[in-house]
Amino acid sequence: KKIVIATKNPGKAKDFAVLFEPKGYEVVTLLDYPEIEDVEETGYTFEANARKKAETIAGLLGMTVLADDSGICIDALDGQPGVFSARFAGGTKSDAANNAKVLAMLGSQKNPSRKAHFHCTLVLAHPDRESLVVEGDIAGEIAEFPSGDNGFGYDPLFYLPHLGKTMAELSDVEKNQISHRANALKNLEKSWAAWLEK
Ligand code: ITT
Ligand code: NA
Repeated sequence: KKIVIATKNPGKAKDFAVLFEPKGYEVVTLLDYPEIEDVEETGYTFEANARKKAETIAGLLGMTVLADDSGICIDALDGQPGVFSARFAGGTKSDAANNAKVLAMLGSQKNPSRKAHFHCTLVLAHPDRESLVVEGDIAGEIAEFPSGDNGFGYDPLFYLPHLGKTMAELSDVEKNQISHRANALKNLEKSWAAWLEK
């Protein structure tokens, strides 16, 4: 069994491998298709962007494709960076620059103003079907400095008070038991068998 995921982000690709391989799937991503260009994310919602990525690539490949649009939403920043998480500090998609910008914007604010959540919208698309859309979240806080080497993106800043660790201090398996991506996949699993039979 193969699942095609319309992502070029190596951190997401790794998360999806950890999520799907125990279920007996081989994960294929756009990192395996260097000839396919990045789908431009022009939408203002996670759903619009995930839908565009999934439906564009499903049309190109003529098969079922899953896409993920995700990001971090910080209460004190009115939900920013949100859909702009990947390029928050500019055009380059630098995780270090993005994290530094978040810390600078929060300054010396203490909790509860550092509350945040990760969000993930997944869209499953097929050229002949109406797409299936699901979501998942995880709540946490923005740490005062980055910590941990696992994961990607904002994981070193995303502190989980009940675990006393940042997301980047969790193992890949631990992250993928609780993450926004894991929660979205649980919701996808509730409905995709019926969707596949359509
Ligand atoms: P693709 O569109 O190719 O999938 P992307 O990185 O551009 O890759 P998004 O537009 O969905 O994807 O941006 C998601 C950003 O949100 C990502 O670059 C990270 O900065 C952040 N993010 C999402 N999930 C995350 C996670 O599990 N841990 C840390 N940061 C995450
Ligand atoms: Na993207």
